[in-house]
Amino acid sequence: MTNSTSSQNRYYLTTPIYYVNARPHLGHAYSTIVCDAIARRKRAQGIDTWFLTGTDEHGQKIERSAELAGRTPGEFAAAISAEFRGLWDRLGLSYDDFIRTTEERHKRGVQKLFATLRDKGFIYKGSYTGQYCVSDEAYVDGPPGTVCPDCGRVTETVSEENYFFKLSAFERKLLEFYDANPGFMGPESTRREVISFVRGGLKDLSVSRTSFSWGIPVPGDEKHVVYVWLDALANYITALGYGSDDPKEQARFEKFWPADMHLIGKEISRFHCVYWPAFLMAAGIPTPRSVKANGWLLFDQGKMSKSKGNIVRAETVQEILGADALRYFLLREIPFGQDGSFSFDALVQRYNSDLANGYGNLVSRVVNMVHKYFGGAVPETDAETAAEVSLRENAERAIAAFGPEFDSLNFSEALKALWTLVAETDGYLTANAPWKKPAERSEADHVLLQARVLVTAAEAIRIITALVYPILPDSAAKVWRQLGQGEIAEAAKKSFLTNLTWGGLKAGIQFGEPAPLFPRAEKDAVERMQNIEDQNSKSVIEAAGGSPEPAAKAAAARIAAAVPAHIEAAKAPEVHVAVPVAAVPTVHAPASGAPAAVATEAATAQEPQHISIDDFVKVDLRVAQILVAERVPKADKLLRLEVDLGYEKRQILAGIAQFYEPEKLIGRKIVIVANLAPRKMRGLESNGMLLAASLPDGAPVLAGFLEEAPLGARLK
Ligand code: ME8
Repeated sequence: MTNSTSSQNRYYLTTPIYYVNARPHLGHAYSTIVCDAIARRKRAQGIDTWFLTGTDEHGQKIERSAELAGRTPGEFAAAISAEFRGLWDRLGLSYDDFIRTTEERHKRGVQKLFATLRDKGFIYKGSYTGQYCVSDEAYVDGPPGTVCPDCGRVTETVSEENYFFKLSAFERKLLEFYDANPGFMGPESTRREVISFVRGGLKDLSVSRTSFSWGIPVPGDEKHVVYVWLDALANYITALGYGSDDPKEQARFEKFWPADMHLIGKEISRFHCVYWPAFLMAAGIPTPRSVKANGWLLFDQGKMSKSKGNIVRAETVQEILGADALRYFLLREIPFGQDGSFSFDALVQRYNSDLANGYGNLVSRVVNMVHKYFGGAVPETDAETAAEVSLRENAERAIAAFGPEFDSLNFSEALKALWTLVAETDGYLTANAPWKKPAERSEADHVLLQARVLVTAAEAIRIITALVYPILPDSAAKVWRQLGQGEIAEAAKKSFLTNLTWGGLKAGIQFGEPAPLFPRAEKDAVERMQNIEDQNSKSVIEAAGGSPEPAAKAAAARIAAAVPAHIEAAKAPEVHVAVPVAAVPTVHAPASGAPAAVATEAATAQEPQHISIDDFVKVDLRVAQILVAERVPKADKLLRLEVDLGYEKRQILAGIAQFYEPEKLIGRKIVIVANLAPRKMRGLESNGMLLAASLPDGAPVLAGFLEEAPLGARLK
């Protein structure tokens, strides 16, 4: 994968701006760490670099999350945005600017962009009736009940007067643009997907909403708010100063735009590779030079995500192994652009083998020996022997390989090349054993050998450290001091990577004190990290009045991911954990497998099986209202229901068609098992199960309420 570079000596790169509906997890940290590493390398090459990150704070999804937490959207967004920024600071990420889409500078820029598009005739008024996925803030083609192709949730029907962007006018232009700029999108899978999406035909895009107000008002027609993706994508220019009257800001925009790279997760390629360049082309603004997509970090078999609840927090890894260990693992273990699994076991293994026993141990041996044999001062050396020539050539090979691999975003390959040099330097030390004087070697010869071997090994370490600095900034800074090189940040400012050649370690330099770099992780490290994650989930779930038992872990994690502790946990959105049918002893699914809880027996003669309260709380029973009920073609027992839980709408299939007329069910309040694993039947997804009593003849009687029960209320 190539990363097209800019001709000027400046580089602008961005992360996605993260939604503030939930707290940051390792997936967000991954993209931000990748950008941080790139930004550090560019700066160390003497390139004037601007690294932007921030938070995406408008839209229906955030408005609803805030409502659930009992906060105004503004308060809610500010709290979670601060969590992202605070975490990036604690991880030492070197962003130059952090934009929040609720800032005035952004609002001004978005309104200018919208007005420009309208003035140029690319925005017109029309009406939209169709499906919308609130979770992805995306329009979806299909009839009511269509499931979002990206996240699998049931879409909502939207019928609004909207402004439209003439996306259809850009179909050919975009295809020509991709053709003329082969390095624009990567990896190849993303490129293919985007091109086939555009070839499939582009429809005009609705770019305003009127059914809610948490957004940037359309200039001159304030009952509309700007579509959240147009709002969000514009951050890349508003943060630089687009739309500002301040000459200084305008100059920054002129200097850094177009962006050299938007780094994103692969699921948002369409927005960045289709909509964004089209908006910019229409507005007469240059398009970004490249959009590169990272793959997904997987955990417990699925994409790590707040809605699944299968998250790990970067803080946990930082606390036990340090931020550098996390950075190294993410960049070494996952070939960029591909999905990669995260596990504590793999992390600890990689940490011990490559960092504690590898690089860390090598540095400690060499620095200690220079202190022991030469009082910490770099000695003069005599001529190279074949062994030194070979190590020098290996180092030169590593220098030659590392840069191009890193700059093509092949971080894993770049690190492999460097760790080959770690192993070779280790081997060179062992082969020459400067700590052992054979009887036949004179004292003077031995000192010469010690000097030659230690200086050569230390020089290899200097090269490794300079190259690895963007990935291990804290550890590289420590090693740099130990090698008597001063502050690495200062060296980076003086573009020390541009001229990295063998032989920079000069005689007479005084080494710093040896200091531990990567203490070996003991066996319990995995357990300790797991405990921290469990504790974190538990504290939030207990505050929410739930069960802290392990089976509720995913649920707890989801709550923890969704709402910061200081935003009342009790009001956190409730959880939907996939509970196998067998784990729900009081509810029977009919033999057909249709997830309607129409019990087929009124009572059984079996011994009652007791379950604990902890088992019971695993079942998430909720009040819901039926919005849509219709028969499923060619399935005489099944009804397709769309139900409203207050906090979300979803589709459920129920095996009650022989007993209930669909029209009579509309508006009825029912009870559903909300955390049943989704199932597909007749090509339709069922997300939950409704509860009914079962009469002896098998007829169901739907559970309901005599008093008013609010939607989404939990039954316990
Ligand atoms: O999509 N693996 O925000 P978001 C790898 N606001 N990367 C992951 C990940 C995972 N499991 N989970 C998250 C949005 N990410 C919009 C973006 S940009 C103008 C607007 C990373 O909070 C990855 O970079 O859902 C992904 O694209 C981003 O976080 C999504 O963050």
